[in-house]
Amino acid sequence: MFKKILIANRGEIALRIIRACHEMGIAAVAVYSDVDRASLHVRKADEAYPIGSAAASESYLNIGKILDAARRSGADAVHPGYGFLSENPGFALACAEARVKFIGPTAASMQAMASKTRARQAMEKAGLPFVPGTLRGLESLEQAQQVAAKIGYPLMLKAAAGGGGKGMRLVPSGDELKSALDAARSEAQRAFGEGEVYIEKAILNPRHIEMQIVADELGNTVYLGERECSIQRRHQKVLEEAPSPIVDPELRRRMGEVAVRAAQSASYTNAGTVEFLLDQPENDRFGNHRPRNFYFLEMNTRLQVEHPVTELVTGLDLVHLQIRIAAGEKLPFKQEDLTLRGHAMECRIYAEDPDNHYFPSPGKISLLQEPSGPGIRLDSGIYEGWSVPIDYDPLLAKLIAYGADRDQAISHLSRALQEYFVGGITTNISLFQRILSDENFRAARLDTGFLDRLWKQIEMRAAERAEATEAEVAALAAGLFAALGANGVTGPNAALPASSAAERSNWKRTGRREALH
Ligand code: MV4
Repeated sequence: MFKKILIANRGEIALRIIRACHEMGIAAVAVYSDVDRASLHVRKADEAYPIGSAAASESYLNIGKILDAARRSGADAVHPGYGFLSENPGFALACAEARVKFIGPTAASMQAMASKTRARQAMEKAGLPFVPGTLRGLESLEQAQQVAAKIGYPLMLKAAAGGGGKGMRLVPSGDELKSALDAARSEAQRAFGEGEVYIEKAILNPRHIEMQIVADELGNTVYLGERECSIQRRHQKVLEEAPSPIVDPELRRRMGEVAVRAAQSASYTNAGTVEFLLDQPENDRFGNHRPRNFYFLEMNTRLQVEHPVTELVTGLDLVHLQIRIAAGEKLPFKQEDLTLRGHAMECRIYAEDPDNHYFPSPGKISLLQEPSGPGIRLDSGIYEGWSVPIDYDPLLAKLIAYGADRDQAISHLSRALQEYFVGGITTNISLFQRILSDENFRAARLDTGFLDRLWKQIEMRAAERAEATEAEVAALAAGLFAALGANGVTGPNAALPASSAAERSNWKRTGRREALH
């Protein structure tokens, strides 16, 4: 087993990994940029090394500096966390060269999944389901038109080097194909230095469900169940749960087996996640019927942000497992040993303002009241008096609830959200109360459009309230003018009649009031 692990990350995930190290009797080494000198991960680690200025390219993305810290500390392994260098094959190779074990898959496995077209080819070769479309990059507009004629509109253009929604275009009809293809190509070229673009049939109102897998280095691969991740905003996940309310044991087994075979096709080792799209039954976006099809979308070759919900329903510790696997140990269980129990739900607490276009809200945390108690796990990277830097992802903490069933998990979560207070900065905590009290959410009628629809509803209600208030002020003013005028007050406005605009508002107000209640 390793004696010392360097954590090439920051924030809540660095803490999460430090805790696992300490539970396993392993020393934990932190690295930090200039703005993270006072961060919690630095305080909780056994040693910490500065690696440069705030810009990630100068610190958390700088392979040379991180491996230099590994050498100086004598660490025998590196955990990359998520984001930053976690899916960078060059980093995995550099670790091998520096004789530090990279806790994750091999560079070759990462590369096999990094190209979406390569991954689709591997799925086809293995006879596994993927979204219908092309297996290779498009060569011409004519070829794109031919494929489009076969699979039909709407369709998706996707960058082979993309993922997580980057370099993606929905093409509603043939009229838009040429312009969308040109745009997708140049966007991909700009973003990834590679313009390869391919076609997928568009799945409308899908549910986003992903399957966790773990594979040891001796050839054993198992699936640990799915996570429902349909509640997203601009491809940023907001709330995740396990198990998915619409996946039954039979569908779970089928998806799990596909995920295992997808991983095996890339000789995958360590923890990974296979993403699927589930289509909704037609004409019934909210139908809770069993969906007809699921399709491989992409594979994430890292530990994911939302891994705790899987830990709570499986009783496993994914970071412990990752470390054991990287140390060459055999998986301590078989597929048939695993059972899911209860229900878990995670809220991603961000330093951003949901009422102001989700703008980041960095600054000093002046007051912090963190929830705890029955059914609550809080993976947090903050403390009172700490300043949230503007330089990185604004994820502050993950509030995770566990209950015997979905309703119980929701009630723990809702209670914990009431306890949670972060002063000095704006967070998205209030957004979760709105989600949890939504009737469609309660009934688990979810799809990837859920949050946008909820948001439109909230905005509409806010606009109605603002209008109602405006109308009340106008009506009050009109009444006042009328009263003052009757009393013979003179002045520049004395002769004004009760404003006709205010009268109109008054009409509107009455109407709105009825609509509101
Ligand atoms: C799709 C799709 C519909 N059809 N592909 C968005 C993130 C990236 N991982 C893939 N995404 C999608 N790919 C086809 N062929 C719809 C989405 C999508 C989506 C997927 C998961 C979660 C939220 C989403 C929101 C909008 C679109």
